[in-house]
Amino acid sequence: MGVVNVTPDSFSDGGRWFDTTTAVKHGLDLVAQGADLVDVGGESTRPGATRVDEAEELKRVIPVVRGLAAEGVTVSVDTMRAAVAEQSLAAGAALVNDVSGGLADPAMIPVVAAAGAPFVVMHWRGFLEGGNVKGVYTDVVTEVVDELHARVLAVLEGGIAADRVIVDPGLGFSKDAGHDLALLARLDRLLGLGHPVLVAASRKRFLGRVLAGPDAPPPPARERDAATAAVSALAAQAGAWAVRVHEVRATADAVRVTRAIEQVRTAERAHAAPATPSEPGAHGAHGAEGAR
Ligand code: PMM
Repeated sequence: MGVVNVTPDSFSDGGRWFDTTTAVKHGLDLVAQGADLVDVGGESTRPGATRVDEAEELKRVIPVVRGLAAEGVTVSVDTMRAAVAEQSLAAGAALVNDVSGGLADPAMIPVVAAAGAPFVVMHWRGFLEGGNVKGVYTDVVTEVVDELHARVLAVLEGGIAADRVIVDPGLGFSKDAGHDLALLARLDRLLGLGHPVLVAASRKRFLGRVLAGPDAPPPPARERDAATAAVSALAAQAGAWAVRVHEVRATADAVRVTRAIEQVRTAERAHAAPATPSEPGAHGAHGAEGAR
């Protein structure tokens, strides 16, 4: 999933794709680099960012969604507003990505349910003002999984079909570097929710923390793409459905290599499994099944 932020203030690419033509061209470039879908957002979700009003968000997002959809791109809209989701779906978006998991706007779930669109439910503890006071956990993995589970139930209750729900740990949202790393280390627990998992680590603060030297400051956001690609490979290996990234090429390559290695691993497992006596021609079939 490639990111097109049509915003003046997103933390890593704010202002770069702020007019419609540039934003559509950037989305097409991301597809050329290997993105299967493009996530278009018109509001920065950076901690402490002031909200844009709905009219402004619509003005930023809708022409870009329409332009990309018209070119055959699978578009996801990154919004917390039902009206923006609704109009984006009408303009050709295929999926709604709501960092609040339907909490910011009570009309969101009914709109997505009525459209039958896939819905990304991210782990979210509310808007952050005055510091990261909501980012307190005793067991971050268990709490995020439990809170996501509760949101999934609410979303299903609201009429969104189970096979339309994607979950996301919400890296960096009310979470520090240690929390983000703990969640990445236990993607299996998120997968245990039984829904596809989206991982959005791209250029985030925790990568800066990991890359900073003992006495050196974290590298700026745009110098975190190699680290992002490493997370993409690990997420793909762990079974993530998608990774949301600003720089697509490195991630597309990382995912391709991961998949190639996985295919060898699957084939080796299939080869190693003994054929059952009742199915003499089915050498390894059960092993292959088990590997999946
Ligand atoms: N993070 C950002 C924006 N949208 N959507 C999902 N599903 N998950 C995220 O973690 C997420 C998101 C903030 O990052 P950006 O400013 O780079 O877009």
